[in-house]
Amino acid sequence: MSFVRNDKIRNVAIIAHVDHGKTTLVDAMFKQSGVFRDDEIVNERVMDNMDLERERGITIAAKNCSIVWKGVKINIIDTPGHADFGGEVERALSMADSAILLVDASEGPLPQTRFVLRKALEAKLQLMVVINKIDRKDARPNEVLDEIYNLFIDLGADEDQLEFPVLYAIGRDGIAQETLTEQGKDLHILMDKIVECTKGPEYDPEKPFQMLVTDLSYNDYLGRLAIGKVINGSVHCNQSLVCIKENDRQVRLKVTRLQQYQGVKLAEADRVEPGDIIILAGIEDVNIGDTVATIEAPVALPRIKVDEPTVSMIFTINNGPLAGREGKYVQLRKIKERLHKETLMNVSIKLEEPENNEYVVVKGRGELQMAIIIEQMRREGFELCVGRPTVIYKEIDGKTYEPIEHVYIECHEMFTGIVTEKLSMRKGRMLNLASAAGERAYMEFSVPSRGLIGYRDQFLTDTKGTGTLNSMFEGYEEYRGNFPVRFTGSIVADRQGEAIAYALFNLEPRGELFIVPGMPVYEGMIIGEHSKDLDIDVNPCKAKKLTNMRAAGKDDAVTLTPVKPMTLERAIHFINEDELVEVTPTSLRLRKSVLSAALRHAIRGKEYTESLKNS
Ligand SMILES: Nc1nc2c(ncn2[C@@H]2O[C@H](COP(=O)(O)OP(=O)(O)OP(=O)(O)O)[C@@H](O)[C@H]2O)c(=O)[nH]1
Ligand SMILES: [Mg+2]
Repeated sequence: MSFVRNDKIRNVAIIAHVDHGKTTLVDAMFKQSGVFRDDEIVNERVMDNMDLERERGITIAAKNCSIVWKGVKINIIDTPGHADFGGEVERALSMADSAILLVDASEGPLPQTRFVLRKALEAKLQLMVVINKIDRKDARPNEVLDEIYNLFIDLGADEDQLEFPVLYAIGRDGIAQETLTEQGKDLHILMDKIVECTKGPEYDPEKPFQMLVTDLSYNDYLGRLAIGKVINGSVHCNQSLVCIKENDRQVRLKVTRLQQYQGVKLAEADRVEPGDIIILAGIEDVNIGDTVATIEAPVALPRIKVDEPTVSMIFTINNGPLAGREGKYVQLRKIKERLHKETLMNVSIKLEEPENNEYVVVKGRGELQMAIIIEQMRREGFELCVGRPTVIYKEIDGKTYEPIEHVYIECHEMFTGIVTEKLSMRKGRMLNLASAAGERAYMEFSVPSRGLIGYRDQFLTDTKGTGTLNSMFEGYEEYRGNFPVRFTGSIVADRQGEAIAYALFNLEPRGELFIVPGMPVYEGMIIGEHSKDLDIDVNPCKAKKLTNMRAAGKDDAVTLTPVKPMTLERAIHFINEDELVEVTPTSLRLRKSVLSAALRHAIRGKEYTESLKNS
């Protein structure tokens, strides 16, 4: 078996920690390679084309595009840098032959840099390093380069892999240069290096067509589209092929349309070359990981493997008294259908459906990933309730194991005390403490993943917004013992009605309120955070007695403390195990799972007697 390289193509993935500038760099490469017409008006970060990506300024899904440089077609795969979307990086790397590791010249390699580099080294990709944002005032490119070498060595890179080319860049200005002393003026050197230093895709010329499906899309005219790399051979329109699914099940198909990436758009192709990334239409029953091959030689390629999910969340119907008023889809069947659709596109999401048919368990990589799915669903018109994210435990030899994260923290020295205290309460262990430049401290901890759920908001408050916290999933360790997930209780409405300013004013001393006058409330709805560690049932609809009008010293128009708007992430982090977030296209409400106060008291009474019996 002798492999041949297709020198007319390069498949490059851009990988980095979150916000190190991947998508901005891809933009600049587009502009300089003539993807856009001179007079074309283009958005910033065109590859972040999903609504949520634009709003949040982060990449959520890995996406393909291409440029042509000096006669060579460069397929670029932009990947997300946030740890929750790590599954996307793993999926993207299966299309790439090489990767550009982008590192911020000031921040240096961060946890997700380590994760993506490890995946790229494991996949035996050829690597190039770009130290980006050298325009930053606090840039320290030389030190950062040392740190990158150390990271490569730490991850067991061999000698060949250590000989990576290095470029320095200001992605935002579209500049790259080979040394720090020269002054770059464009990105030509970067594109030259990709063409010269990375190799084209390898294929076996003896073998017939084989394509690994790594992404799916949909087109109203063409139906389902399978996207992936042609590993061997070639294909043309109207050809009959088979799709090999899990367990070697084969489905016949006929290619109705072939396309390839041209800039950010798709272009027709009559015939495609080995090594190229293509979009194939003509098959409905196709999943990520399937192989499309010829009928004569239907050989499956290894399926894409991604790390296991670590977080799970319950998705259920909205069965509160306000259900069905704001959304189009409310039934569990609809919710399940939608989630199944999600698993087709999103390789790191798994579903579990208990037989009682009351809820679905969604498993994924983190709370942000979950929040994005929920946000997408509410925009599509769904109403649903979701529970608190919980980590996924494992039973090994009769012992419980839990996911543990390595946490990297940098903050002002004066906050080390509070950070250490809060993390110890969550069973975190300090691994390292060092002082960094400018009265800053650098700390590393090993913390159970469940302790980090909701901690990030707390951390920002504790460090007055000055700290940075990064974490990386480290592996499973023996369960470290219980700790409370929240140290406060909930203020719960005891009846249905409309919140009244006077009542809310009187409730303010009890804690922080989440609602404003005029909002609908119902029995069991959480309207605030109680400052004590227990729930209280209150009446937020209580009006001032008219007979007291003259006697009362205060004016009717009370001034309420402004309410911090409830965001989906904040809601998910806030709720306890016996609470739910009610999500509709227009509202977010928090509630007890059991709405009736009487029933909740009965349950608590029973639990109390049980605990007495057991003690
Ligand atoms: N100073 C400076 N800022 C930059 C540069 N390149 C990008 N940025 C800024 O860095 C931020 C993040 O840029 P993105 O391109 O979205 O980063 P990303 O790596 O794609 O982020 P994710 O996809 O979410 O991981 C934006 O605010 C950019 O304006 C640069 O060369 N210098
Ligand atoms: Mg991005």
